[in-house]
Amino acid sequence: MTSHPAYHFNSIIVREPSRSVVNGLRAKDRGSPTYEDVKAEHDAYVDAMREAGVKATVLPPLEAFPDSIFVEDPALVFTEGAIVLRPGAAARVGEAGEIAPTLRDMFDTVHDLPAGYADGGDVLTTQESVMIGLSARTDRAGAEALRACLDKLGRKSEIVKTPEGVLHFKTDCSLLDQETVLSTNRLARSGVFQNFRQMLIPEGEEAAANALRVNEVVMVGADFPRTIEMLDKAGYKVVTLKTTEIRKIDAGLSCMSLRWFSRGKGG
Ligand code: CIR
Repeated sequence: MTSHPAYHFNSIIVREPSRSVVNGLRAKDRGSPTYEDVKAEHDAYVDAMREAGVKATVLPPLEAFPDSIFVEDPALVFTEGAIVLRPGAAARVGEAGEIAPTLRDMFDTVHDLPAGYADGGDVLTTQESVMIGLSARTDRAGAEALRACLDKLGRKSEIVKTPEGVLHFKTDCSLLDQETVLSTNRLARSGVFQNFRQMLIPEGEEAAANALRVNEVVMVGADFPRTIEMLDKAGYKVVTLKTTEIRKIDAGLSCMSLRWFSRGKGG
């Protein structure tokens, strides 16, 4: 297993938003984001990432794929290698083939999910294991196939459940440190985080659960004052980022990057 903390990263891949991002998938219509506003949120995110100490590889926009800014979903990356996934939304399946060449270029070991469907948004990498949440995007066949790929990378994994009606497992949780997760009440109630210290999201700020620990900082959506205060009081170094526009298309902070600790090509 890894010797460094699971939130220790020196490399990320991001993709510039396309103008078509205004047509991104959403479960409920809360109005479309504008391209300019998404671009501004994305730029601030990449700046914050660099500030946190990672080298960013920035891929060009893909007009044919409105949701392709959310690079977390078509792949998974680790120090040991990468996995090209099969996104569970029909409009997003092709994103896997678009990101695969970059992964083959940057990693010595790349596995392809052989069956089923799985989105990276359903995967929480913790110190001890990789948690795979079943959801409307990640089916049992995909989760089992993913476990086999993770096995080949030497990563322990477990299959868990995403709460009903929640897009992705990580929509509702994030890793704060080696022992602690930030979780919504509805997800914590399912008992998946029994082995962790849990910090629960204040009622009404559920979308804040998709925070992102990167090295010394925890990135949190700027619209969630009570969560920010809670984390701040607990001693975390909080960096706030605007996520108002990307939330209109059901996205949060983790979705916009693939993160790993690189020891040079192939880990
Ligand atoms: C989708 O529905 O696929 C996009 N509109 C949002 C994806 C968010 N990704 C993530 O949470 N990992």
